[in-house]
Amino acid sequence: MTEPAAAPTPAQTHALAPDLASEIVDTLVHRIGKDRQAARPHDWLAATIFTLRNEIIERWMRSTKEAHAAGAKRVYYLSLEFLIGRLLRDALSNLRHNEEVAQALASLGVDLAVIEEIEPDAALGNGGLGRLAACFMESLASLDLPAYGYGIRYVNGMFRQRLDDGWQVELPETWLAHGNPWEFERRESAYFVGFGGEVTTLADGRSHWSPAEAVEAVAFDTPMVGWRGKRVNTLRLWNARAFDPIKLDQFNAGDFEGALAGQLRAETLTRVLYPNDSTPAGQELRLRQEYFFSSASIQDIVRRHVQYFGDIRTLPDKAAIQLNDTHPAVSVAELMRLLKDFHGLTFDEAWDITRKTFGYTNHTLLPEALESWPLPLFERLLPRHMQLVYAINAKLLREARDSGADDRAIAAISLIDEGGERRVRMANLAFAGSHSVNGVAALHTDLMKKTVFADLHRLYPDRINNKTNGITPRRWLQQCNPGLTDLIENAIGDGFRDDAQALTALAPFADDAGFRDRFAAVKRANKVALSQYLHDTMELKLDPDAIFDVQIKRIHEYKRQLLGIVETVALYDQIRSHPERDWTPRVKLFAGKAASSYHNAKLIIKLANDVAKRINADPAVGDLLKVAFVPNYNVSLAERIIPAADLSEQISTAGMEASGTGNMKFALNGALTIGTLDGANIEIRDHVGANNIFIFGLTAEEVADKRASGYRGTDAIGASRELAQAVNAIASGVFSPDDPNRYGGLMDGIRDHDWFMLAADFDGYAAAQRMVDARWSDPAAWGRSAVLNVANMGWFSSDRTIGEYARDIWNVM
Ligand code: Z16
Repeated sequence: MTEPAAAPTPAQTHALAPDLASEIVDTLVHRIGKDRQAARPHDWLAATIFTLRNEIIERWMRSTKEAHAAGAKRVYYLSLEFLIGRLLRDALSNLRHNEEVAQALASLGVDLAVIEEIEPDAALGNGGLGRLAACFMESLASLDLPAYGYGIRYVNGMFRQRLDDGWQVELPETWLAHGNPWEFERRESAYFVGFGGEVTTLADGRSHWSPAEAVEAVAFDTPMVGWRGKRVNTLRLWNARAFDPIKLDQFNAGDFEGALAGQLRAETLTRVLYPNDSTPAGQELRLRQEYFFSSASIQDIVRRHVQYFGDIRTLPDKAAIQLNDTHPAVSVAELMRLLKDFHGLTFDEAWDITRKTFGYTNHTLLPEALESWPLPLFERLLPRHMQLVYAINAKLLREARDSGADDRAIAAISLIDEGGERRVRMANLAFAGSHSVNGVAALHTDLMKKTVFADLHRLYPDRINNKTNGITPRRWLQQCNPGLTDLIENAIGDGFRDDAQALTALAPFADDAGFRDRFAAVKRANKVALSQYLHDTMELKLDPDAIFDVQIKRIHEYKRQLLGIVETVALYDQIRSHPERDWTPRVKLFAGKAASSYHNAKLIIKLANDVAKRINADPAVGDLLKVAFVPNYNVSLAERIIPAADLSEQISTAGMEASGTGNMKFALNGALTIGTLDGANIEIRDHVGANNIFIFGLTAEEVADKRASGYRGTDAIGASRELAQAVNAIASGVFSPDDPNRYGGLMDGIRDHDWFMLAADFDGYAAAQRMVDARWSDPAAWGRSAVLNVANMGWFSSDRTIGEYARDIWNVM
């Protein structure tokens, strides 16, 4: 009953037991301790994962042994965030076991889709940066590159978002509540991580750091299964533990709280993910997390290298460490410390090894988002690292002086920001300590050279390079959109499953009316499925024949959800004023989380909800316009919404979105993009063709010029009746009759400074939306564009991105 339909090809050979159903039941009984009658869905989920795991473990051990035997160079991806989502469907699909496991479970009366759905998301990340790390881990394994991800095992990952009367409420997410069958605790891989204390100089001249406090970092490993299971890599997440969990003497003396305080303090370190996206946390606990994570990871990498290769001096030949943003930048000082204080290298030797080993990826130019730490805090927590930062800085500034830098340039290059309260600049430390510094889209990299890193770039002109982001087409096409995947396979064969760039073979089908009809039918089925889900979960009634117009991402002023809402209000106004016109029915979907301390972002969520409430209840628009804010956006929700989207909103202020990656997911699933010339949108336009994307708005250069020219939003509002009407309606409380002043401040922000150029871009945006309507009214034209999007998005596979990192930065390909 569990025989696969067709004989497996060699690439699909597997170690699943011939009688899979009985193996799952056996696992249920002997590992979970329940029989078939007592088992609840969570028990079946765990039993299924444990059963599948057996094969994964074998492939994992083989991968590790092969890399060891070959003496291979390893890639280490250091990231404070891994936004993984669910793992069961990913593993099943990459191992090509979907059908067999579904059949085995069905024979036991269990629906695979139902148990897949209760697996919690591993949400150890905020947004794009964390999801990128997860896509990269999958691509590294798929490309058969030996790699480790290093991160933190947050007990509480990204918060769960609830809406109370349209206001965001943050609730703790307890993804580990039912245990985590994917992780393996490695008690033998544990490290001492110190904080505070003092530094003394030993008789031989070496420095000795005696920390005042210490915690233990314990590794938890999760297997990362590559496409077709060729390789399984390790994601190693650190958990903090006290060395002396209970001070027994204290406990016995009756001081129970005091006895447990150390344990509590240690565990607090890895308790919670800072829920900030593109804004630094700035708290002492965050710096402690960063150092804890960096120290454990660097100690682990150095230990493995010395154990395998004997000589610490060959580290750069055998290890490439990539810093995902500046969050792990203190690793530069930590490696210097280990090389000098423990391996006895000179400063110059250690610095040479360090720079050859590290690469740094920058993800934002927003000046307020660049991490820096008050010098007194840094020095108190990490006194030895402070000394090393000074020593590195002395060397760096000497090189700058020698190359002719003036005082202004020296001040910009320095690792210490001397303007006001002195601070340690983590981006400068990461830049100085790396042989490669990359941006995440062509425009972003260009702006890095011209703005924040201009002076460092002049000093080291070969260091900055571009690696345009990508997404894994396994999760973001094959798994989330099986209907489209089957359609593509029937048209062009299955080569695209192994090489996404083979999707270009689909281009001729854009002119095939029969194919376009089948393509439209898949999209419609996905829209029906999403409508059903939104009906069940939030009692929404949507018309699957309307345009599904979607803006889902973290809420941030620069991403301009507010532009989308204001245009929605203007459209609402237009429909009511001109009911006789031939309006295109639209569903506007918003979703996303706001940082808990980000006032305006939370207000924007409330506004979206207020606007939805009013419009959805107005019989004057009926089904022509529906607005919804879907709560608790996460990876799993994205996997549902993206395949059902017609229109992808990528409307950030030009120059502010480093890349964007949601933009790629939508286009790969056949949505058309309405967007600005920002981040990777520019490269998406270049690939899909300017006729198959709706571009509007100021360029990054025009934004900079306008800001410099003393532009104010009122100028643009005065020139646009539609905009003026919408802004005035929102400001005067039309959508907030219970609190008419609620949005006064938000609208004043647009009128006064309009930093994000909402008013300046409004007319262009509204005009582009009417072009969208026109294209939609011609299904053949729309379908043609949609097919050409899918056909030309293969380049945005994270396999391409990782291939470039491997070749240009890590030297492993
Ligand atoms: C983040 O998600 C990003 C940047 C950043 O500084 C911090 C965080 Cl948590 C995002 C960028 O905003 C986005 O444009 C980019 O696509 C993504 O990182 C991955 O590079």
